[in-house]
Amino acid sequence: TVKPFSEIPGLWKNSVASLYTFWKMDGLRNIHRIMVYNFNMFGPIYREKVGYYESVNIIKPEDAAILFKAEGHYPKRLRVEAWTSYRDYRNRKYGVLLKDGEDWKSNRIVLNKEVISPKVQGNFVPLLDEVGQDFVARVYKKIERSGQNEWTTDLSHELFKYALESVSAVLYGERLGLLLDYIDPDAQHFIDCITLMFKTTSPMLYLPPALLRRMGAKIWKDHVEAWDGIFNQADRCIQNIYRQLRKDPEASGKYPGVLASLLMLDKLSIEDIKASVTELMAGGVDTTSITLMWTLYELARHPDLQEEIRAEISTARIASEGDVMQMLKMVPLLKGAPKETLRLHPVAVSLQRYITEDIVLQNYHIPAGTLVQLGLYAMGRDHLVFPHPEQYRPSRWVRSQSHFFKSLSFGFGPRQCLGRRIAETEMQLFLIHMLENFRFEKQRQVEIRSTFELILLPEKPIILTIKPL
Ligand code: HEM
Ligand code: 2DC
Repeated sequence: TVKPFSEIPGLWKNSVASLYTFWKMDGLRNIHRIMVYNFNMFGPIYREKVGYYESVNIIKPEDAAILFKAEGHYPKRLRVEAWTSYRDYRNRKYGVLLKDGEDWKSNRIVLNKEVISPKVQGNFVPLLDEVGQDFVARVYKKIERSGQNEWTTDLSHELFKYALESVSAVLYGERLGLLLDYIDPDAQHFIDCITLMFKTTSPMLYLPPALLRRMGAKIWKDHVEAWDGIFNQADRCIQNIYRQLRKDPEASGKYPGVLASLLMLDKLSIEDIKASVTELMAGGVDTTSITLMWTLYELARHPDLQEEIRAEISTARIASEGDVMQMLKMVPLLKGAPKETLRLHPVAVSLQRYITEDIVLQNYHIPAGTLVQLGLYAMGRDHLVFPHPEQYRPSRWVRSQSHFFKSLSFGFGPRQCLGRRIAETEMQLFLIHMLENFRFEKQRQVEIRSTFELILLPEKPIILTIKPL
């Protein structure tokens, strides 16, 4: 017999106790570890009430399958109040990230065609391949300047520029030139604003932004300043393309980028296009760059694996005879690397949905309307789901074993990450070019942990040594 909702274990009846645990464990930066702790304490399902939202938390792939079957036609995730409040405050439209219901669906369908359908990947590859090559050239220059035939550095700032250059190339069909020696202060400001935006969002998951705004709190002011910076820069880029397009609509015949394609398609209002393109531009920086940083860190810690992947790339390079699209089909181990990185170091701590029908999870009845969270970080480190979870092994994603609801780093279904194809292609091409040219090493074997700033980040800088092959 199915047990009632009210019997699900957890501290939800006692918000003081959960607030105490939260505080004692420095909750804000440790949400991912608190979730692991709770699953150890309560088992594979628990209820929780932190701040003003209540949820049921799950960890098992088979429960994830049930959850996503009950997500309905308009899947809805946890609303990030800080982000919607900013847009309401500044009278800006929501893009696809923040829309819900029919409005979300109709926008998303149009965007899918231009951003995530397999047919557009071919357009992205040449652009992203060129950015990858430029990055390699930049690293050679840095190595040369060091005078030591190697370069020891925290690559994160370079990776932010790489990611912004890549996503801009795809969105606007042209290069910003961020990998040249000249530092573009506007681009750097945009990058800093994204970091600040994420950082100021996480406290507002627990304190309502409307209240903070009335109190004139610094965190709200910083958050507004961060989004203002993001929107101003995106507006400049969008205006630029818009003007070019009006001047001569059928320029050159080459792929014009996502924005121009959307404008020419004329199926969404300009305001809707601007809102979603801004979200894509902002969503495309920290996510991929941090995942690449973690991947280089793991490859530096596993020199044999690094060599194995390099050999796979080299074979594919020869066999594909210069056809990059073809080459991408011949590197399964390389493709496994970012997947494996995201298992151990996910960008999103959890996936969430409001379920639209009653379901049963772990033999408990869950009523329609409940917010259910899948603990993505906790699942990636659960030995019942991934044998020897502490080991970094991209080959787990290669063999034809079952990955039933285990590969969820980009979310699932119609509401999954819209930038997924861009992110995957961008990361694969980066790794191909970098591994073809350089070896990555690490000084000492210290474990670097994740910290939560809305997305999960390395808690301290990752220092790598890069050597030409
Ligand atoms: C949504 C992960 C890169 C834009 C999401 C979601 C996840 C995610 C987990 C929520 C999906 C769900 O609820 O099922 C990641 C990871 C990335 C990445 C792991 C890279 C390693 C990007 C990039 C862009 C982007 C590069 C933009 C170019 C978006 C947008 C949404 C989203 C717009 C909201 C989609 C919607 O609500 O319809 N991402 N993301 N992401 N992501 Fe990403
Ligand atoms: C953060 O409890 C923890 O891809 C919260 O590119 C629940 C939650 C809700 C939505 C998630 C968020 C978490 C993490 C960051 C995500 C976001 C949805 C999209 C966003 C996963 C798990 C992200 C990083 C987008 C951001 C685009 C934005 C900058 C315009």
